[in-house]
Amino acid sequence: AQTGQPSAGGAAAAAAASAEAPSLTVLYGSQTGNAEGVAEMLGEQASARGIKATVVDMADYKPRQLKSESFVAVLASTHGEGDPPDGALDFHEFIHSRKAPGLKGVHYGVLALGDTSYEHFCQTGKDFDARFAELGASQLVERVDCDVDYDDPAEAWVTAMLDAIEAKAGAAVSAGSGQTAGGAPGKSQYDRKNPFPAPVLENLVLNGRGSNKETRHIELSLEDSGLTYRPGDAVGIYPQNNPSLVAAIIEKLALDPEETVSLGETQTTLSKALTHYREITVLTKPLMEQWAAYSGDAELQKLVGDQAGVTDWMRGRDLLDLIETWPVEGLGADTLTGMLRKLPPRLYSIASSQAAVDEEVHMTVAAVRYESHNREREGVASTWLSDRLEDDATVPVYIDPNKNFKLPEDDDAPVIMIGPGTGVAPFRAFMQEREERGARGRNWLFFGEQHFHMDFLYQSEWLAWRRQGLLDHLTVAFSRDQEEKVYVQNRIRDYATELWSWLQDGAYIYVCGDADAMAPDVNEALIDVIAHEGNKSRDEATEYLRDLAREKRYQRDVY
Ligand code: 2AM
Repeated sequence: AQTGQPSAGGAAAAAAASAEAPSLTVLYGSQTGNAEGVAEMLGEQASARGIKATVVDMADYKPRQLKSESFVAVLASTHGEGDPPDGALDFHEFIHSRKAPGLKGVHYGVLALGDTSYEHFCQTGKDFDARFAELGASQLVERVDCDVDYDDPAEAWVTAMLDAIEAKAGAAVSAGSGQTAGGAPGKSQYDRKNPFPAPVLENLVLNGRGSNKETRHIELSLEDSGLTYRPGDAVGIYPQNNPSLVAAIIEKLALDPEETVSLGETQTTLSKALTHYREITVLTKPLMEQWAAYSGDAELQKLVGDQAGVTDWMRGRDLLDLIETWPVEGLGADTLTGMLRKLPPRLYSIASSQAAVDEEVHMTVAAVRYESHNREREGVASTWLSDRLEDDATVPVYIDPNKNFKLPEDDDAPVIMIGPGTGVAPFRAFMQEREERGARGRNWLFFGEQHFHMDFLYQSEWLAWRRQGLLDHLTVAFSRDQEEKVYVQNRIRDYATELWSWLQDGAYIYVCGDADAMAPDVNEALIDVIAHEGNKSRDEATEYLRDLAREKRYQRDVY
């Protein structure tokens, strides 16, 4: 494990700190809450050891304070093309600017969260690590870069950090307060590591006949789980791989599906291991490296040495492609499962409010099917839920809270919701919540899909809310009902004057859905509206929108 050892040096700071309990500032930059969760765990364990810990979101931290810190833990996730989470953008930019203070005397450690199937794996964490060192801070423990299955390496890093701080701070650390784990009262026993088997209550296709889409409304029971959530949170589910892909892989490798394999402490059959516990539909750099080493193939070894080339090859391909392109002989079942990463859970934005549905959780799931490299492919979780759930099946679930996508506390604040496709899910939760709360603030939904007749997801619910007056505006963009494409961003521009007036009234803007094309296009449209209606330059309008984000009046949940 990359736990590292406390570094030498920094004696002055250590001596100064040894007079009293050391204080640790835990800074996190989190998009979906994973980095935040580890930050909180670090904070709790630090307190239990008598270290004074403050856990702060980078979004709320004054970066000039950095130079007076003694111990800093930095936890950050990476998104898209190596980008920081939205809330960490300002901090990231500041620390890389010429305004950044010297950090001599500061001791720090970095935990990076990321995904090895992306080219810029853990880039944000790497940035922070390099920049802290450049500014003169001294590294307490080696940086740890976590893949999607981050629990164990993150825990090891937390322990290493605390050991290093104790070692540096000398005898000042008092004995632990004897605090035991167990969580707050009323907290569920179920979480990411121990999901709840939720019975399926409803599983309906929302699209009409003839649609290109297959979008489902799925209701799960949380009865007796103790799990609770708020509108804007996500539900995490553990899916199963397609058994026919599993069978094809096993056959190509001439292995026995019933052979026993060991996955950590669990013993299971190879077939079950590949169906339930290992990722087979996405390739990662570490897997490619191991395959290159095992096969000894010169061409593959060359490809793996080329960072951009190998990411390009991996895109749209899976384990079966790898096996077919670079066949190996005599690969054992345990060696195979040892090379693969754990099947990661999938997150879905919750489409219900507990104020309305009590011990249920609703999801809006689009079946992902596409062709690439001459083979039909499919999304693991969405097709498992659509095609392969048996009657009286249960779905292993946990709640993934998202504090970056929350209704305004002020029930009178106007809300603008932009959610094409399945991006509409959390807005159904928002409307249910506002209805139950009797919130009087105005609500405006922008929805987009291909066809009015087949794809107007939850149409009757929106229309009822509009009739009732809860929804003030329902603005739709059906892209394929006319010659020219119409998208939500076109409609945003059409309504520029009214949108601007809502913003003047303190409206909150929410965007949910596609991150690659839709969210950047909507962002551009909002900048146009602000520039045009507010008489601002592009730069001023961009800054205006960034200010809205800082005030939490522009929140995004995009994927
Ligand atoms: P299309 O499929 O006709 O291109 C939900 O998927 C809706 O989002 C569809 O109507 C889809 O239109 C549309 N869509 C596709 N690309 C988009 C983009 N860049 N911005 C906004 N909506 C988009």
